[in-house]
Amino acid sequence: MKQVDSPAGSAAAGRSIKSRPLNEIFPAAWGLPSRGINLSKSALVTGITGQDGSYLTELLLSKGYMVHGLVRRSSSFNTGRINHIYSDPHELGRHLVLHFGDLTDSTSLRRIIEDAMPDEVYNLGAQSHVKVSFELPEYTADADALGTLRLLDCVRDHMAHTGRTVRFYQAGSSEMFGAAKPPQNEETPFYPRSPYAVSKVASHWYCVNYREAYGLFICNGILFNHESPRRGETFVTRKITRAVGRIKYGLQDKLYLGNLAAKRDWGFAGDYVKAMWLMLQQTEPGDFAVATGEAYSVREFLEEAFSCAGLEWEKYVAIDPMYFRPTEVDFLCGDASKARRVLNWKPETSFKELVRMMVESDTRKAQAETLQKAALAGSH
Ligand code: NAP
Ligand code: F7E
Repeated sequence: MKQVDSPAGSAAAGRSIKSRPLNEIFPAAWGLPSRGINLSKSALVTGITGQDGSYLTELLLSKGYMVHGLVRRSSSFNTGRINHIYSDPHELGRHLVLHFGDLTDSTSLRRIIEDAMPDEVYNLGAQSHVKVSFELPEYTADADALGTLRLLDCVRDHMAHTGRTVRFYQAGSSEMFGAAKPPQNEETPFYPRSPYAVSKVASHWYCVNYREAYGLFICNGILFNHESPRRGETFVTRKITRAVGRIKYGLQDKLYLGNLAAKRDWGFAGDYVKAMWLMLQQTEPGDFAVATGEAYSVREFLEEAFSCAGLEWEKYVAIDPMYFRPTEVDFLCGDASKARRVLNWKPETSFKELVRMMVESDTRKAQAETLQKAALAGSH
């Protein structure tokens, strides 16, 4: 990896590209298309900086794809999950190009589609926090529902004026089932219980409509909860495993949670992105529920996570009503038999393996945090 010039006198000087946040390196060059690369397929991923975007990009790169990612402007670094796979825009043969854009800004979407000319579009970008969607309902609808419509329309126009074919994956959610009884699958009627879920239902139907009206190859993935060490820290699983690591190292002594009775079908994000890719490789487009078929309560997740670290959760957990939702989704458990039959997909990571993977990762992070604190204290 060659060194590049860094801003004079900046703290970044002398560090390698891989260890530095992407925005710091070549912000203006993100949109430049890569030249002279002969790859089999190209993909555009919205939400590339999120949990799923990072795993999907790793998968696509491993399959030889040229990957274009839409990254939104942020005043702080938002590319931590993909720093390890990013390469300097001045290097020949790079396979990952980032573009500034936003799902609320159709001009940026149009420009990126025209520049990237993707064969496949994975629309993973969203305001994805259910509780936050009650506080930001209008923004959530703008990004999660209208954002999908904007992107679909750009793809439709691009196909019409270039004659190219573009396949489209929409990140639908089990939240769309909401109050519907488990097990839920592609035939289960939606009963959304949050502004987030309503927006995802709108996106689902926009996709169905564009598929039927214009014959586009569009797949709706209806994914049940999937987690990983890269999961955002305010989702309940990561909030728990992070607390376990920090409690183990004495960095935290209490964990405040909301409803412990809710049941979710939790899988591993690394397994689920394979299903997304498989959907777009079929001869016919369709909609697929992706799930493990097993559900556990938040309380059961707590028990499992704390016991991985030899701790009793009851000693540390307190309930704060602030984390309750105005309308809750009580019980999600998926039936992914269509995905198994048509895509030959099945989850490869068990609930216990997932919890252990997350606890171990967060324990290592807490250990690093402890060492860093000790080093700082020693230097003063
Ligand atoms: P995530 O970690 O919250 O990532 C969301 C991504 O969307 C981030 O890259 C975020 O950018 C980006 N984003 C947010 N608002 C945007 C906007 N206005 N324009 C462009 N990009 C925007 O979510 P995830 O867990 O990876 O989930 C991926 C997708 O699957 C989401 O659509 C989510 O709703 C859906 N989904 C997730 C699950 C699950 O259990 N994980 C289940 C079903 C469906 P920043 O990094 O800048 O914030
Ligand atoms: O909540 C309860 C909470 O925020 C799970 C998103 O990826 O999956 C995710 O949505 C459950 C809920 O995920 C806390 O009330 C208790 O019943 O981790 P979560 P979610 O709402 O299921 C779906 C499939 C998506 O599509 C979404 O994008 O846990 N809970 N105490 C809590 N939840 C949080 N966040 N924080 C708590 O303290």
